Amino acid sequence: MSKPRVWVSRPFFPDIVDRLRPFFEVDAESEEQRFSSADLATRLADADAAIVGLAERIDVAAIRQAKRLRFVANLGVGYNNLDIEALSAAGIGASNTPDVLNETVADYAWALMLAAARRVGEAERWLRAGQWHGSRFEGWLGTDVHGKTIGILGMGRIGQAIARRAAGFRARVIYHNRSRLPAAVEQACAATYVDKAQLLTEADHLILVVPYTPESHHAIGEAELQAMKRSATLVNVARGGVVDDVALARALARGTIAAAALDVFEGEPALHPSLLALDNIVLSPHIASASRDTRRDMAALAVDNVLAAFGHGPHAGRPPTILNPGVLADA
Ligand code: 8YV
Repeated sequence: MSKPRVWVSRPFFPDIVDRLRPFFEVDAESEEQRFSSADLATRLADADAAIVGLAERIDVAAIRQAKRLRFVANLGVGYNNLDIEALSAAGIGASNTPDVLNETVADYAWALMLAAARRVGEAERWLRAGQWHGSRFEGWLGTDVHGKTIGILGMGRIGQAIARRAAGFRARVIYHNRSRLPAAVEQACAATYVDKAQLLTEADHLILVVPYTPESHHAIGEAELQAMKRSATLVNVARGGVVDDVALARALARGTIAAAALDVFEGEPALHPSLLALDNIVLSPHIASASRDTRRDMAALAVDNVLAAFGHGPHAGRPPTILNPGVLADA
């Protein structure tokens, strides 16, 4: 009997991809590329499983073409690129990569917050442009992070990892979330639940880590930015659509808030041009989870899920981070 086929949509760690080879024919892309819906349909047409990233939208149209597909492993904890309902209806399992990236994304959220608040990127650009001719005592004044109030919108596992880091900075943490965390969890990360209005008005530095859903679309827009302190910093490591980028660019240009740092953008990899024109913003190309160890762990978890879905490996029959376990129960 021929082996099932797995399509891997981007090149990653050959030693991890090799773990699939004893059980699958592997079609691994050899270079990064963006797939049109027609390309995606072609790639999925003869795949039994697929390992995809955020840029690949696995929606009703894609699924319709994918007659053999039984499992999709997403390289990311956020899975707004997958239509879970449509996948489940078609009997296709899906997984994501939770937990393995919590600490790395939390590190990066702090890196962005510190960089924006202390104007690291701006100062470096100025220095590289050869403008440093003498010291200015009142030059490059940023905002402290230590001792300030850090607001977190979305207090899942990454939000909690961000909160735990605040102790070393003697910073106060307030958070808003769809539901309040159990007291023991709040205590463990020394975080206080507040409503969204209080989060906006009290945070010196506001970090966004909510999943992207219709409810969180433009959770930060013009009105929310107006409610924030003029000295505040906004950090987005969630999804581009959580922030109205046009409203943010306007707010940064007018001094409604002091600075922002974005790792994610509406319509990425394209950026709204008004963001690029600003100085008081740190911009990075969606790399919050991009440490060597964490990207390897994410890749390994995606592979473990595919192996398990086809009855192989240590989790045979039980993909460890399946999003729609009902599909396997029905199989
Ligand atoms: C990306 C992320 O998945 O985990 C997420 O939700 O947004 C990131 O870790 C990563 O860029 C790999 O595509």
